[in-house]
Amino acid sequence: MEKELVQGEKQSFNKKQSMLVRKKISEFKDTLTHLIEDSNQVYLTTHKNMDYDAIASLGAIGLICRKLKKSPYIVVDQDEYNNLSYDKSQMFKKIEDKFVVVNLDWFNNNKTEKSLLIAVDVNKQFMTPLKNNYGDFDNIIIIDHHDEDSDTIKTKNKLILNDKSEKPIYITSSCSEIMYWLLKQYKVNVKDIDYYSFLLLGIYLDTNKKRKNTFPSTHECISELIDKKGADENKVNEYLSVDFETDRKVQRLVDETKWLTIRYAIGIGNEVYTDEEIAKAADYALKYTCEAAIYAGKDATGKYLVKARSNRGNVDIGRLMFDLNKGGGNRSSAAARPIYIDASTKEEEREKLFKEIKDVIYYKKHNPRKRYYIKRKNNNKEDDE
Ligand SMILES: [Mn+2]
Repeated sequence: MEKELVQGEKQSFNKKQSMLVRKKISEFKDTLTHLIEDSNQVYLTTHKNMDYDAIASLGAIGLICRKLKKSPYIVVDQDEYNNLSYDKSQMFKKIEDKFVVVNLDWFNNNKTEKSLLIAVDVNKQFMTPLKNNYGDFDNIIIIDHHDEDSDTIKTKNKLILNDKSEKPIYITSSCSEIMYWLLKQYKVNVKDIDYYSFLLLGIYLDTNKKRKNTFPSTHECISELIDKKGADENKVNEYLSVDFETDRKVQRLVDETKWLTIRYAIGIGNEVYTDEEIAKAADYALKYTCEAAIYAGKDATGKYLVKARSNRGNVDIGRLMFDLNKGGGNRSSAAARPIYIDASTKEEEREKLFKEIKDVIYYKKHNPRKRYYIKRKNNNKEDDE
């Protein structure tokens, strides 16, 4: 009897979450339409180190701009763009025939009046290729699923679905999920199924193939993408497959795991890594019984990259990464800014970093962050309504 009641509650919560998320997204449509139609030029951007979620979201927002009869520019970091992996450059090839890809120099030489910037899958100023050019836009729109903080681009036009309350409702798995619901609102007739496959890819990336960070709205979105829109799950899995050498390297990092109580898996590697490799190690470690996984390794410049993942969002890893080095993210996925550790030996470096991570976990080190708490209060207010 009691069990049935709990189940009933859960069912109504599930229905409610999906419905309310879609309602919130549909309410943003007017702002988006108005600002796009009212601008002379639309620029799109996302975070540096573009991942599948970022590229898929660019594709989708581009389609919405086209539906509103605008041809947008995508602003990228030229170096990064020249060195994209094969998979990502293939994705870009697809979206490029509808949009124009430009770099920061081009943007600076071709600025126009009444321009609009739409940033997807990102909200921090320092994370896009735009450096300090935000003042050049008349309007800025942010569509994202990461926490806000004092580095968030200043604008009143934002759709950030990342509810941090105890029973989160206004929350999504990925930017791709938000973009799918928006495309649906706009009734965009997408002839090329690849756009839907890319969105599914973005969702699978950010949920580690539905293993974490999924919500009722996410499941609904995935099923619509596959069953109604024909997104190709096999193709998506191919994109997500890893090569043997990378996987071994990721596993060597996982082998460095040390445990801090039974809640935290922490691993600091000895090789040079990419962001993605460290993120993969952290994602992998979540399969063990733990609340959070924090992994680190050096990048090509000798600074430590630190990535954190959490299993059920019980550990505020966004807070941990902020305290560690002004990073951020959301309740399931976060990262610190690259950290330089000063020590005489490699072993000492790793020990120092381990201690710093331990200190933020035990609250021995923390940075003041006003906006963070203000945001929490606002969220609670929304819940009461
Ligand atoms: Mn994302």
